[in-house]
Amino acid sequence: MPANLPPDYFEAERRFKQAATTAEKIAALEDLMATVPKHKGTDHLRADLRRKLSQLNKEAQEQRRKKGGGRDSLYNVPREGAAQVALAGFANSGKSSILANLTKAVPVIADYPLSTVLPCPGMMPYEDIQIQLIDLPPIPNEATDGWVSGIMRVADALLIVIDLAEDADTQMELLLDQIGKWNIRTEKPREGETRVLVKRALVAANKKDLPGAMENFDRLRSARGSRFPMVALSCLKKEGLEDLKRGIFQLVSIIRVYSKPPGKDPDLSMPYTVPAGSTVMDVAEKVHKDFVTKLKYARVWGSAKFDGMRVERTHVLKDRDIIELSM
Ligand SMILES: Nc1nc2c(ncn2[C@@H]2O[C@H](COP(=O)(O)OP(=O)(O)OP(=O)(O)O)[C@@H](O)[C@H]2O)c(=O)[nH]1
Ligand SMILES: [Mg+2]
Repeated sequence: MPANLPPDYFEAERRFKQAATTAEKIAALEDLMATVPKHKGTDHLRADLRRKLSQLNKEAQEQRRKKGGGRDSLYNVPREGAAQVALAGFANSGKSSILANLTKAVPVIADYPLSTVLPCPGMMPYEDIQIQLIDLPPIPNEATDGWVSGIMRVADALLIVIDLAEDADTQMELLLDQIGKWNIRTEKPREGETRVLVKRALVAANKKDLPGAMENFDRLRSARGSRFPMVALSCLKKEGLEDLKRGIFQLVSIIRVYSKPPGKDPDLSMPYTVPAGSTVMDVAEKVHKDFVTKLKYARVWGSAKFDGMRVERTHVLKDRDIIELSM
């Protein structure tokens, strides 16, 4: 064991040793590797870790080839819908209640902590699209943090669930601290930070029905409202749920684009969903791969100067644009 390894190393090593699934092991090992300083004294260690990583990647590939089955599949949530959002919060904050209110999923909801022990996905309808929410056990918890952080890493965004029965700003600080330990940040990485994943986050402050809850929320908003979008809600009274849905849609930052063949009506029942900022070509590629080489022209209704205007393939689309593509 080379000398002078930072304390982060031992923390990351502990997580690596606890990791249960292959995906979790890969995530933990990548974190671990990021903590090892690069100098002669760590050459062997780094080579050893790289070998382990390549072995794990092979295992993961093998598992994907076999598809399904095994322990891993319990903790893997296949991506569905236009975007995937993971719920992060302390025990009893109301994560499962939010899932139950926004989707058709039926998670365990209980007044004892740690009622959720497995990931529970649900589809949230929003106008004409669906966004996948994943309810998770509370953090931190040694028994589940490995795969929970793994799910957060791959999700498109985080819904941070705050319990307005307790001091909101302190919870926020502790939660950000916790996910920061997994190299997940909600803001730009600091100078020199490598391997940091940046996730957009929305704060869902739950239980606004309780006495003093709104004052608590106002304090949180004045402390952090400029950095995070926030919604106060009550699952109990079913208040603020529509605001939360809209907030989640804005959080994932996707746009809907409807395509129409030349001379025909657009299919308004099924939008293509692409990240905000996407161009005509990005959507054309999704409609048909042949458009990559064969797109003759595109017309756009919505974001163009006038309806049906011919636009360049680099034209940036807006939510609800209609686009006519021609080969
Ligand atoms: N007063 C009030 N209680 C709520 C509200 N939402 C949830 N609760 C209660 O809070 C408790 C915890 O709710 P859950 O949805 O199970 O919380 P959780 O975050 O999923 O809990 P864990 O899975 O253990 O982390 C339950 O007793 C709920 O009935 C709310 O808006 N107001
Ligand atoms: Mg729960």
